[in-house]
Amino acid sequence: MEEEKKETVATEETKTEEAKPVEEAFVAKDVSVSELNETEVELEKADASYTATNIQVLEGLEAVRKRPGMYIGTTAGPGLHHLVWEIVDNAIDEALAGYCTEVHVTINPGETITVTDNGRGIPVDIVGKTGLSGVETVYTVLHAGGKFGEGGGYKVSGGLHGVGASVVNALSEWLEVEVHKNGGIYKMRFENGGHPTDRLKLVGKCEDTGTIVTFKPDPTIFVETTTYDYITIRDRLRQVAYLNRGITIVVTDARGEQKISETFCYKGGIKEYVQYINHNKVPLFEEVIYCEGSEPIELASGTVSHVYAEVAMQYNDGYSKNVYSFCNNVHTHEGGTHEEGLRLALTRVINAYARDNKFLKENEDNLTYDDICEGLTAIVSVKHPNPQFEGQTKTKLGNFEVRKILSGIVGDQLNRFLMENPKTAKTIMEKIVMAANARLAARQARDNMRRKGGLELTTLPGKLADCSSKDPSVCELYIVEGNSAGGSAKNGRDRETQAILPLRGKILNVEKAQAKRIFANAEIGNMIQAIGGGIDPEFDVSKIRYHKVVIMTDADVDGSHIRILLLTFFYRFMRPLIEQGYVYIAQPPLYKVDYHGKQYYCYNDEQLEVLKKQLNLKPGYPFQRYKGLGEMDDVQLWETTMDPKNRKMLRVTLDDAIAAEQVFTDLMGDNVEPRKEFIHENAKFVKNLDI
Ligand code: 0RA
Repeated sequence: MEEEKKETVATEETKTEEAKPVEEAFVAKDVSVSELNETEVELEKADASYTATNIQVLEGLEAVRKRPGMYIGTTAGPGLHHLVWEIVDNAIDEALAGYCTEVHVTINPGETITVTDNGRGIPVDIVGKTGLSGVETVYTVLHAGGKFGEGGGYKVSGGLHGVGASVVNALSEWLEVEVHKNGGIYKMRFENGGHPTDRLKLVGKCEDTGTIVTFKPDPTIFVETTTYDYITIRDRLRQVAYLNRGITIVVTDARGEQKISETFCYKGGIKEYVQYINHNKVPLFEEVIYCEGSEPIELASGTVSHVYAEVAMQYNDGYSKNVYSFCNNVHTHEGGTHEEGLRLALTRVINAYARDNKFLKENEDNLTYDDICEGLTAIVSVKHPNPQFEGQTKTKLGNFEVRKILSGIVGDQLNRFLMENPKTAKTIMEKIVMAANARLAARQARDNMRRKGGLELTTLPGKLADCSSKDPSVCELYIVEGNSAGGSAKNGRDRETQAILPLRGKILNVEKAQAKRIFANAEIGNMIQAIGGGIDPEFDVSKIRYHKVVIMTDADVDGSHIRILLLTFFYRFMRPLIEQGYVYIAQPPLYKVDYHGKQYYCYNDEQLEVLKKQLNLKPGYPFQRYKGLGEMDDVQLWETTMDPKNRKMLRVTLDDAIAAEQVFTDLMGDNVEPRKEFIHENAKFVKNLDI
């Protein structure tokens, strides 16, 4: 296949090199000289790596291959997908610069990825400092990509992802680039981690412009998996489309018998994103409040650039806060200065309006940010030429000037909105005042409970069979569905490190319940006491008594419902527990096969099939299908599900809080239809982690 392809390329090349217009475009030095000079100036200003010789280039790529984690975080599934984000970022940058309207991303058979854009095409001329073509420079010089795009629109180098296309090349078995530019089609191929097989070649004619990149991740680097997940790619690209209004993104999965393809384009950008997040909630008013603006800032180099910021907000009739922030299309999970700016403006403007219009009496305390955020869905999106990402997971925006920029933009424009829309303003104020009252009532309920000894950390629930160790880092809390399974778990466990809390029936549906009622629920109270870190907004993860909280439910519909309820509860009221990776889902086996006096356990259908083949079992050979935990005795439960040496557990992650939030409301909200779908898909936010 590959051989054939090269041959066609070669013939086309000989054919087209005679074609005059293209040839002229290629060598017309005076047309592109200014562009070239500009590039040179740019490169002189940039860092020393631009003086890289060929040897340095290869050393650079080799460094990436030696320590891929430094560049893409991990070589497991997320790292594999990171390669796609990296290439897509380049195309989005071209769109943000105003030259590209469409980006196509295709997962091809064989787990290769193609990203096509209709931008200007990566420069094909020789870059002064590297002596290489623009294409070769972008794909072999570390951090070269972004530096090219100076001028026009907002230059944004993709933040967290911005390690550059060369990193993708370094981590690919092969990578091919096709550039349509100046009437010509140019091609170049790299193999074995970025080694060019030849120089950039003119291979044909065309009338359009754009860039087509195809790559195959190197399986010797991505040893864990080289299989792409369509849903992950689809969800992320939909998000990118929301965050960059007007850009059309087409995602295709061409691996199956039937191609799947979805197109995302949102003229309303983050305004539509807010509506989408609220789509199965009840908005309190039609319009989405929208604020936007930009401010000049001076970069270290002395050049002046711009910070662009926009915020979209809408209230719904629920009680949860849904504020999501982004910088350069990167979801800043840990917040940062843009969220702080929003908080300052909201608190200032809402309190001033509430006092001026008598929603707050003189002797009453200010409304808190938590009050203001009840039922608020908001997206904050910032485009910054030099973002500083901080925090544990590098998802906290650190640029201090952004706080004031956001505070200013939102302060002015929200204030104007409230003045111009008194009816909507009244709706908002009443909602927030109600939240404040509920907060005071909840505080009272909590105080009462505390007085009764309910939230005291010293009293543990009677149903809890605690472990003897007091070292949280080795302690595990199993939350077990039903009293009978709870009994087996208590007998089978390792008493030193494993505590058991049986749960009776279903816990309260926390999405719909107000804070007040949640604290009155006995099962919830037991859990709060057992875990020991309190509850939002005072939840203190440093006080928790177990670093593994394991949800153990039956493998049936009720079991998965209880699991979702528990996850919702943790998500809403002990979020750091999930964020820090302390929540797990036990994986009891689904099947048991008795064969020649030995027991074999299988955790899914594939394993059962493999086992049948391995043992050479005849069709119809009997096996047991476990319907519930209760069907196992204490020894079996220990051996298959609780023994750290044998068990499999899934760690719950919140990679994408938005997707998770959506998933929770789909399940818990009033809208029934998406619920069924969800139960199917909910494995999405649990990542496989064998322990
Ligand atoms: C810098 C300058 C020019 C185009 C690009 C970068 C560019 C880069 C990428 C990466 C993926 N797709 C892209 N599309 C364009 C244009 C220079 C000129 O005007 O010729």
